[in-house]
Amino acid sequence: MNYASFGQGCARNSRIQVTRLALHPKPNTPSLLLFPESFPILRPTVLLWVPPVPLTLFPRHTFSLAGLLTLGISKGDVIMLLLQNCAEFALTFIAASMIGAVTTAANPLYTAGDIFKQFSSSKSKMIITQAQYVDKLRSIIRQDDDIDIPVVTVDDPPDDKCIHFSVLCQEETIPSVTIDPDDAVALPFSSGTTGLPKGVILTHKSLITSVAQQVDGENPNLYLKQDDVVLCVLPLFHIYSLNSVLLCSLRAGAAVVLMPKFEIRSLLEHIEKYRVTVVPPLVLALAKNPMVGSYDLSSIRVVLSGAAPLGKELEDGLRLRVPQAIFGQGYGMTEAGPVLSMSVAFAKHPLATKSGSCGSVVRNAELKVIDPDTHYSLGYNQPGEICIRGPQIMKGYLNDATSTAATIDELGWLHTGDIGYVDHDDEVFIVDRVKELIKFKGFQVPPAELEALLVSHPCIADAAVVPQKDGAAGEVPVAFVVLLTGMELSEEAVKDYIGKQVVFYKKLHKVYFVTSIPKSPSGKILRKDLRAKLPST
Ligand code: 4UW
Repeated sequence: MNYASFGQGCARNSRIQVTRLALHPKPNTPSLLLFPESFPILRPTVLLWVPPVPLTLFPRHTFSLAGLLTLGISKGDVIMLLLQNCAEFALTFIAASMIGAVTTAANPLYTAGDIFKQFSSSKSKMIITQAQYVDKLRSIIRQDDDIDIPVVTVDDPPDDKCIHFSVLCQEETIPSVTIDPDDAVALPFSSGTTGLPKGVILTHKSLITSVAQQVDGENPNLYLKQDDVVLCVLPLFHIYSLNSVLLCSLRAGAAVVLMPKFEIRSLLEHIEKYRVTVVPPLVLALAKNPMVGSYDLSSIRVVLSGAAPLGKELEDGLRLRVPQAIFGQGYGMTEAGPVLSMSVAFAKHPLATKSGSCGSVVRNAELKVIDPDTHYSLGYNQPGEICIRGPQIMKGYLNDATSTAATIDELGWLHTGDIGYVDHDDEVFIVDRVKELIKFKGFQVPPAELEALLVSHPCIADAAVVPQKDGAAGEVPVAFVVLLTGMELSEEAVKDYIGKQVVFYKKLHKVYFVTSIPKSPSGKILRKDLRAKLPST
């Protein structure tokens, strides 16, 4: 029997139909609840997104970001966002998309080197950031003096090379731009199944399809209501937050509470104050925190987990704290647009789901599980590589036809590098990963990046980085290192060397000194063999 595709015949999802494919909330729907303190320029509390006027801020401003055009941004240009979660992030993303520009968001905690790599690879024409990160951009500002890259800060510009965000806020009508569904709109960076981070081209069609697959239709898979208040504390530079939190909420007309960063007390205060109804799994960190008992969390109705496995122990802990909430997972991958499957426990007409399941494949997409060696489709309950096909997947990697061809095959299937199975209830379970990627609390740690840094050390001959299971972070990167003959180096020295060059979640947690790195005849690191050497917990 050939189970080539689970998507279209998915019995559990068959009641759910996509009926609309445009990303417009209902006119005059308050879509975005903003924190006054996170929006120093205009200090609104409610944002209305009313097409065709792009953005209307109450009570004071009609807002078009026409200044993007004045500063030379036009269709196809890339704008880099280096921001914590803030209203300006959301506004710029939407405003840029309306003029056909593309947004690439980077983690503001990245090192200057990482930022520069993303900036130059994406050929960004403008950077929007906060004053505190401008120092990391010095090399970009200096190198590109003659090509004049505007650096815009959402707070007070630290020097006269930077421009204040208010310059973008011009109340002018934006000339209409013809946008093709296949035009890029977002350019997140992901290492995919192998190698270094690459620009992932997500088109208007990708994101609109993905949002529709989640929140549209008679029986939305992710049922967000207009009176929902969704907590946006996961960073918007990650596709999970941008798509499933921000864009899905805007589409559904739910309010979004933006938090610049995770801080337990302030998170609890915001849940209580704004009567937050939908929270991400970050809140799991609260499961064990005694502070939780002092706050009213009775408003929470949905806990939406994704980007990394949800530990049973933490899930059980949080269930005790918020017994009234529905728990479930989504399964995403930047390249997949990003959502592959979503718990049908979140649907308008929900169905019971099993613990550990990542939900069922989203509508109007096909999912199959293949034998990683033979590429034949596998049947129910047989673990293999998960593949997805549909209009939501990426167009490809930016300027990287080889990696694109290695990820999307000639029949349009995107190979995830995840090992999982689909059970008889059409629920997807992820059991392993064949790709190199390490996930620290959902953040990507590409081993190739750390391996390149390790072998740049004058005492290191060869190195491999693999994930080690970790109770708090899910996985942490650990290194196997071969020293050059006669060289000596301590574990701490190796950790320090890497630690100084990477963002906090890419730091090495352990270094094992070995005499050689196991490799296949073609020179590929045999990561499975190395993982097998690690302690099991
Ligand atoms: N269980 C186990 C999971 C899971 C998982 C992902 O950084 P990326 O490229 O992308 C993401 C996106 C996650 C996401 C997006 C939208 C959404 O609604 C949602 O659920 C609520 C999740 O993480 O990393 C992709 C890789 O992360 C792992 C898996 O290996 C995947 O290929 N991963 N979700 N639920 N592992």
